[in-house]
Amino acid sequence: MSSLIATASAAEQQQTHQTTCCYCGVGCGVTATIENNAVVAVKGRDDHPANFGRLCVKGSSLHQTQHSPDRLLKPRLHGNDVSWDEALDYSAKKFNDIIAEHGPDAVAFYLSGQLLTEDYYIANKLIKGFIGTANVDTNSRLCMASAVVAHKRAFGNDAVPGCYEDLEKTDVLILVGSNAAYAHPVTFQRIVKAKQERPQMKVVVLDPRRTPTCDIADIHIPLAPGSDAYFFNGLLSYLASHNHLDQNYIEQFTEGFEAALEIAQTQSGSVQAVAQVCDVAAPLIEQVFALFAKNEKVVTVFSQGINQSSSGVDKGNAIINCHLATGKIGKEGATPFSITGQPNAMGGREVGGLANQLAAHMGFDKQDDIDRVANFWQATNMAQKEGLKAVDMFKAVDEGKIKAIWIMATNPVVSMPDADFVKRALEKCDLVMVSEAIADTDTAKTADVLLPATTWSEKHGTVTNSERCISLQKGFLPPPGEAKHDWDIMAIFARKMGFSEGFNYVHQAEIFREHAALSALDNPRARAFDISAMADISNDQYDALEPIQWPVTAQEPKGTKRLFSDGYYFTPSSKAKFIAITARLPVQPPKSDEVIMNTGRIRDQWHTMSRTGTSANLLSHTEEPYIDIHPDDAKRLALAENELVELSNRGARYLGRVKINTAQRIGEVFAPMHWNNKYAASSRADALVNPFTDPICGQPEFKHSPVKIRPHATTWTGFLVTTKDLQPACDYWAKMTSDIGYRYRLAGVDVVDYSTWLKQQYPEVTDWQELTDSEQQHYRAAGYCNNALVVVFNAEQGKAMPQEGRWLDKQLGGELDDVTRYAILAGNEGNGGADDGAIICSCYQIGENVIKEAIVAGCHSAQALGETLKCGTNCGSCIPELNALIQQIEASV
Ligand SMILES: Nc1nc2c(c(=O)[nH]1)N[C@H]1C(S)=C(S)[C@@H](COP(=O)(O)OP(=O)(O)OC[C@H]3O[C@@H](n4cnc5c(=O)[nH]c(N)nc54)[C@H](O)[C@@H]3O)O[C@H]1N2
Ligand SMILES: Nc1nc2c(c(=O)[nH]1)N[C@H]1C(S)=C(S)[C@@H](COP(=O)(O)OP(=O)(O)OC[C@H]3O[C@@H](n4cnc5c(=O)[nH]c(N)nc54)[C@H](O)[C@@H]3O)O[C@H]1N2
Ligand code: SF4
Ligand SMILES: [Mo]
Repeated sequence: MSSLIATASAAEQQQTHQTTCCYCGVGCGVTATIENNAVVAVKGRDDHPANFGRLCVKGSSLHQTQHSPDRLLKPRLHGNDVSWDEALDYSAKKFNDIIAEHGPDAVAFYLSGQLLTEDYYIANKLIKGFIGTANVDTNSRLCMASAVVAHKRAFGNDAVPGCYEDLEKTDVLILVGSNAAYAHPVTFQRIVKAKQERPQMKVVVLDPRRTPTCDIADIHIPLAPGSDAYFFNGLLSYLASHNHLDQNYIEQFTEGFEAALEIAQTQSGSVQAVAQVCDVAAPLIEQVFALFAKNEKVVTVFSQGINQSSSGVDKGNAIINCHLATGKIGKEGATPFSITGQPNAMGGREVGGLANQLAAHMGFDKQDDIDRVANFWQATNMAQKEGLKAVDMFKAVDEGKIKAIWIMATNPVVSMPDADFVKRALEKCDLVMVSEAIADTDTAKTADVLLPATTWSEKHGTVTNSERCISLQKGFLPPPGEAKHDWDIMAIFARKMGFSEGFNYVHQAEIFREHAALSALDNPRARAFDISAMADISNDQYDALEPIQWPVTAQEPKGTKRLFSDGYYFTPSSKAKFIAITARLPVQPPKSDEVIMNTGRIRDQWHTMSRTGTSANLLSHTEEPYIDIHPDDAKRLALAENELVELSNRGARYLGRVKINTAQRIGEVFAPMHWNNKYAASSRADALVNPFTDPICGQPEFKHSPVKIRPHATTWTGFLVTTKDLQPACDYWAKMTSDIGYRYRLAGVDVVDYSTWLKQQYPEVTDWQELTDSEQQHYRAAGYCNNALVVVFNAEQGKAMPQEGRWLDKQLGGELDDVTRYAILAGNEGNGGADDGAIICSCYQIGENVIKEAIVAGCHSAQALGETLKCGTNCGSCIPELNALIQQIEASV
């Protein structure tokens, strides 16, 4: 009886809420269960149009990353906890003083596609309308800027024509510079399912690497880095010379075709010419051209392999040109599709979060737009010209032209190109304000004023995903500590700066209504972004907002799936524009002693790891920074699998483990973008990335940096298993999160006395047990505080990692008996020490070795592995890797 009552009251305490995932631009709907003020479970929302019940591994782990020990809970000024008033009084006065002396262009905001639309709207209103400068840019500059301008040039407005359903309904899906299997996993799973149901649907992947996305590809084009515009120019001239143009569409709905075709023919007039510059066999290219030409339903998805380039805008337009020339746009299963990265990259674009935009798809190129926005805001000091784009903004900080910068929801010391330069610029800036959820990010360490922000599950507002779908990210937990919502922090700051009117909101819905009303102003058919039908939404309706795709107007009150179906575009002539593209390769070709460093994402980490790094589950898939390198290059450079390698450029270096991988092209390596100084000593890939940008949109060339490469001069190798979060004093370390503490892998280049070294890292420990040989070839020690195990250290001379059992992780913090103490020191991990290998299935924590055994024992498909081990049966993100392991083992027998 009593247990029944207990169950009932537990159920009563449980509540579920409908919200949206805060990671990628797929924008999945999530049902979150809370109990005792904590999220205890999440599942995919069955009725959300982005995911229909699915979640990927990051989404499924949302509840695990909720309780980060590193949360920032109080405002800090110069490192000391202070009240909100102290922090914001100081900052507002400093802003006003700097503006009074040097003018408004001496201050800047640097924002993020992870802010909610309401946050973004306020930031933009404050700085452009009241402070009086457009020095407001965002990490979307690193991400979507190329696509934004390509859209504007072709369609007159920054609008994605298609929707996710098109990816399922198409007959030919071309993924260009997109590793959707890792970066947009739920969309990828939808494609996998569509292809299973209609095997005749063709999938083509254009990527210099053979990525896990190629798992479902009928054709992979491993093109030379940066050669995509030659490919699509080649396609345009092929379409013309093979009579596959839609002349009616071209004449009725477009302009500029002849000029675009002429350049395309001059540069890429034959398949042979394309094959040569793309470094891919001509018949393979011709197959793809023929698929595009002969099918009505073609979707071309493009992502960072296109955008992150010194000619990214042109590449985007080269793709769009081919769709316009064949009328493959605005129809079911036929569209170019720029897929967005961050949960609210699109929302940021709607409110004009970039330095060269105004709110609601208006711009600085028309005085009418500037005046319309100024009047609507009753702006007291409206910016009249574009501001500085991200790379130039940090240059201006370095030069002292910008003297105060407010960074929100982004970590530029890790994610900007030439990241060491960015760090130095911030360190010498007069006022660096950072709004963060996490206390000790690399950027937070440069802050004079550090402001605690609420984050997912606490903050409340809207986000827009890749298919223009606006969803509510719901706030259902109270802010931890003294954290505040980003929009609220800015509104208080604005009032403290003296802007008493214009920032007196009490509910997010008021901001949203204002944003919707602005989108309606003088609009019908003037601007694509129009959510006029939502301008009167009540607070209650807003709090229960169901996903809806913009435009949302009186004519389309339930939203709009596809744009441009009627051939109307938002240009002065209402026709779409072809852009004549002169294809270009990346700015800097590699020298003979360099390789090209390509960078991007891994499956289970999100950007700079500030949230996903804290989950042992998520970090166990790929634990350390690494590089992928082709076997021929590894042989030429005498690099062995798992050995540490050093990449260098711009006086900086990246250390990572060698992964020999035939998926790489020769002369090119891939490094993940994620690692930072919280998780590794010297593995910030962006410190090596050149700050070359696209001259039109300012997006950096993240995918192509020539770097030097050599083996790391390791003299000793070791690991620490410890309760302490530290930065070990040695040349290389990488930190892994375990359930109780941390595991570090270490490598040194100096000869050290291990015992002395260890005790320097742990001055607080007095109870040591040590074991070594006279030559100090091997050394092993365990340290205890009050009988509890705080550290185990194991080191050996040379490059080989000492045997490390997972058993040790579980002993941390415990009071241990003599037998266990002895076992630790002797390295005898006996019970439970078996190594499952790297975790492939993060959901069920199934390791590579276990999977390999099952394959050898007779599981010959991902499905069979799932039935035996469960791997791949939850989110499905590991299925490409399961298939790769099956192939690998079957090839070796
Ligand atoms: N797991 C995970 N998912 C994420 C994120 C994350 O951090 N982690 N971040 C999100 C964000 S913000 C974004 S923007 C998206 C990015 O999503 P994607 O763009 O899919 O991811 P990337 O790994 O940056 O790059 C995609 C591919 O471009 C290829 N590439 C490099 N150079 C070229 C080239 O010259 N031509 C072509 N055709 N391809 C090239 C790379 O080899 C890489 O495989 O992911 C989102 N999803
Ligand atoms: N080499 C290389 N570099 C790249 C890329 C690449 O492919 N290669 N990709 C680029 C791209 S596409 C992107 S989008 C960027 C991403 O790079 P960043 O934006 O720097 O990455 P994040 O780690 O997502 O940073 C977001 C920060 O916001 C904090 N945060 C979370 N929620 C909130 C909140 O509600 N409020 C506030 N104030 N803070 C919050 C998080 O703790 C985190 O530290 O990286 C770019 N850099
Ligand atoms: S696919 Fe993206 S939005 Fe969906 S659960 Fe995964 S990370 Fe979240
Ligand atoms: Mo991004």
